[in-house]
Amino acid sequence: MKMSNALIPTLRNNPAEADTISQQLLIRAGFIRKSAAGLYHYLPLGMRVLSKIENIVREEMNNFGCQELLMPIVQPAELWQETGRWNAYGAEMFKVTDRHERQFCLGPTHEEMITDLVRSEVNSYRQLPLRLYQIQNKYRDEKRPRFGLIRGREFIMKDMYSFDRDADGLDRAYWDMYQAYTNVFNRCGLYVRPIEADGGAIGDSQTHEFTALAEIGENTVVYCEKCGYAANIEIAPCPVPEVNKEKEAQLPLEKVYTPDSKTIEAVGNYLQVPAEKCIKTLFFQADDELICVLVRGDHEVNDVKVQRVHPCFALEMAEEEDVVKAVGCSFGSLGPVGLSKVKIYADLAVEQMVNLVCGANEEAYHYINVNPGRDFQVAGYYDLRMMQEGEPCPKCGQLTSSARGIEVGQVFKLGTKYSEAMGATFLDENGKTQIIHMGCYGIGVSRTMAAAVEQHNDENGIIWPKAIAPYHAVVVPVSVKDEQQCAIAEQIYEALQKRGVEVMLDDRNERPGVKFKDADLIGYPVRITVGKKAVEEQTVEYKLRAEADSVLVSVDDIVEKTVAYIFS
Ligand code: 9G3
Repeated sequence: MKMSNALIPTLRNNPAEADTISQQLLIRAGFIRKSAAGLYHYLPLGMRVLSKIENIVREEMNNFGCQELLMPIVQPAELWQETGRWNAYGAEMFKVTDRHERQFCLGPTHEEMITDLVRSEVNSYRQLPLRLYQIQNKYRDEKRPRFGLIRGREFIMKDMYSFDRDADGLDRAYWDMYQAYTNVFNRCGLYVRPIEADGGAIGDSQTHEFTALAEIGENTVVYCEKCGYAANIEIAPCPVPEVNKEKEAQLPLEKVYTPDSKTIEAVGNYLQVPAEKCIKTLFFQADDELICVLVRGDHEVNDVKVQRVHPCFALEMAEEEDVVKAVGCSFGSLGPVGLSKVKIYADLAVEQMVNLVCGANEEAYHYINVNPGRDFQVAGYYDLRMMQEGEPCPKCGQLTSSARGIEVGQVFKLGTKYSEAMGATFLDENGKTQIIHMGCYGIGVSRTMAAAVEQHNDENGIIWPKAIAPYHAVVVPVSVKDEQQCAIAEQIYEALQKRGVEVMLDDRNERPGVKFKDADLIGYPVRITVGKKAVEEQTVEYKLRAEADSVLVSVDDIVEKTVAYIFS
């Protein structure tokens, strides 16, 4: 390909809308352009990277016996009504109405669609196991699209669905995909950790998230250097607080006036008590029920753990006016004492507290010397808090570390959740009807492209891993006016193409500095510069994007050297 014909609109300075390095570089290097919030054009370079990632995914899926198909993006509402999910995602689901006023959604995922297909086409044990996947645009109307391709409203996903006769078959599919994903991300040059994650509120279906370590990652990973434990912090179990033997004597409950004290810090300062002697009283809207959760003042509530204890479709922090209506008091003076109409859950640490401080459910008043069990009852004590940095590993006790990461893949045991709801069954050897066991497995293909840039960049631009680079090499004639330089550059360009190297020729009439900056920004793995030395000494400059310095190589050797590096 020649730069003079290519649509690669590179930019010198940072686009205003870029809120992370990968979005900034992919826009500046001419890989993507934003159309609207969360909606992007993949320009030719971006398309080439996408295709490489998709082909690596295809190879690994096919290696594990998966068959590729393609389902409609436009999905009939009826299927989602069968599984009860049509209204479960609120505004996040893109809904459309056709000319006959029939309702559809733009597919955010395809469990309902694939199960509808399989229930029509599969009816015998002989047809199992079956693994079907597609690579297709998905649509989710994110409230806050951000980080470019990382959280878009339209994105490219590979979604695979496995169908087995029993739980053992599903387990085989699950761990096959675990291996396939490990291969995919290794081949794409991404540092990805599989971490234990939340199997969703319904049931405890097993799931792992493949998380690309990156500063801007929205997921927090808790991991243990010693035993290899790694989990999304949302599910990392917190240590049960040891029962403090020398419990101080319970003092009588007392209501105190606490002006201008609406936060744990303010109350702590005013009453001169530490945060761990206070409790946070939080209210959640669990579907249409208001519930209350108590955690110690120095801890954070973990709503994924709350949702496991109180299964519901939607769990949100309650609106203040709903709390005021229910409790008669606004945020800042809330507490469990005397709270009768609302179900109260408390974190395990609260159970051990003595003479604690909490809101009195009266503006500007708090209680001191509150004692769980004596002054308030709870529906139950559970692990409801977020693990903190440096807490002991749940598996081996070693102190854990944490890192941020981008979820680029997920493997997920569904069991019979969809097959039961939609009647996807098969006849076994004895003619007995059995329910199919399903798994679902997603890779964010467009998100993987962005994650690769988050992990591989420097002050000059992108450093593409070879396997997903848009081109393997760029040949840069320093002066397009020098016919001999151009002739040598053309000759190397063609020789490389003949050897299967994907090579760009920067034949633009631009200053060398501009060409070098673009080559570094775009991130070709190899840059071959053809200058005066090529004419006078038959040597060219060979520079790897991933290394700082370059070497001089004879014109005769440059092709072999490049081929050896690219295909090694
Ligand atoms: C929706 C909307 C958003 C969603 C879903 C449904 C996430 C939804 C979970 C999954 C599970 C797996 C197959 C590939 C791997 C992940 N966000 N999920 O079901 F209607 Cl608007 O998508 N699906």
